[in-house]
Amino acid sequence: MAETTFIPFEKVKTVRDTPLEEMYTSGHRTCQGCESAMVMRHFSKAAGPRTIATGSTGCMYVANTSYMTTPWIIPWMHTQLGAGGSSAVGTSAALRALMRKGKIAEEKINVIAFCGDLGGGDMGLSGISAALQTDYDLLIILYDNESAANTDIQATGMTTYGAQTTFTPPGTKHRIMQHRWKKNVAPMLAVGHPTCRYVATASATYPPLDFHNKVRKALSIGGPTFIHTFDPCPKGWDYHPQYSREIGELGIKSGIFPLYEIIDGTVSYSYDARKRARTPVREYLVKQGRFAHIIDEDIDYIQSMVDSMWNEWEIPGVAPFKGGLEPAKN
Ligand SMILES: Cc1ncc(C[n+]2csc(CCOP(=O)(O)OP(=O)(O)O)c2C)c(N)n1
Ligand code: SF4
Ligand SMILES: [Mg+2]
Repeated sequence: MAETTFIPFEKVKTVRDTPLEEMYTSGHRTCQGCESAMVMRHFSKAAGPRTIATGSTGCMYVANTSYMTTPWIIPWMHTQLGAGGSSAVGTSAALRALMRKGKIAEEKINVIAFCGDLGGGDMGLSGISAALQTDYDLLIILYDNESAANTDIQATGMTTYGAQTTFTPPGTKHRIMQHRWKKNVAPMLAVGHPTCRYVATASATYPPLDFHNKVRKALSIGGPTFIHTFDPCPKGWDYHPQYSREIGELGIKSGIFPLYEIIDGTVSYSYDARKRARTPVREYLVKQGRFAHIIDEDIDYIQSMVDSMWNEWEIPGVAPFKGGLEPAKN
């Protein structure tokens, strides 16, 4: 077997235990404070040098490859907006075929595809579903900045209720133009794909090392796996770049973005917003210009939806059914 610098995927306990090598470094043009860029940095650091990444169209393609510069140290390939899933399957299948034919050395090479909330959560959902039904080792990371950020902040299926986007500008007649509640993609994929043994949600920077270790766990469990990250975006969410980590932390502590892992069908909470006092969702909302138009009544409504998610759902934050099985009425 060829000698590699492949790292074993034990849990990392302190920052000092993380690899020094950066796999995503200078040479990108993402905004200051871009949490999606932190997702790129941390997944590639956690996965290490024997990794191939494919990335769907979006900020994490365009801002990372403009004008013949790139921050990627690992091999990276752009793929079409809805093709995160199929690019991961194709890459993994190609590696398997090349190894079987003896054209490249037998070794573990991580295949990680990333896609945005529009590219993965809306447009490419069927391709991800297909990928999660295979027996290939691959990890799909859906980085969710809650808009089509690259094309100037249009609403997607994953944009928070009430948020201003270029598709949902508040007006004098209609204050709230974004009426949908966020699409619950990670549990949808976990429930419907028995071949997928690992699904998680994460934030790049809070709690520290949580995302890093989730990437490592997904890669060590193997087969097709999926992680959904929650990425504050200073441009689209309209706040000063210095507050990105703080806003991510508030999103988790308020419970509006649930943090969990689903391993072989068992849910465990990385931040249990049922047991800990939830920070009022107001504190998360008022720090962002995209919610500047909402009034107390709207905040109360969003708070009631978050409370219902944690207090009434069958599996809090994950499965929105209430009250268990009812006997048939007819
Ligand atoms: C099939 C197709 N339709 C539309 C576009 C234009 N387009 C490029 S990036 C993008 C937004 C992608 O949004 P998302 O997946 O959330 O990634 P983000 O830009 O937020 O990082 C759009 C609509 C495209 N490249 N391909
Ligand atoms: S618009 Fe948002 S997602 Fe895109 S590079 Fe800027 S901060 Fe990152
Ligand atoms: Mg997006």
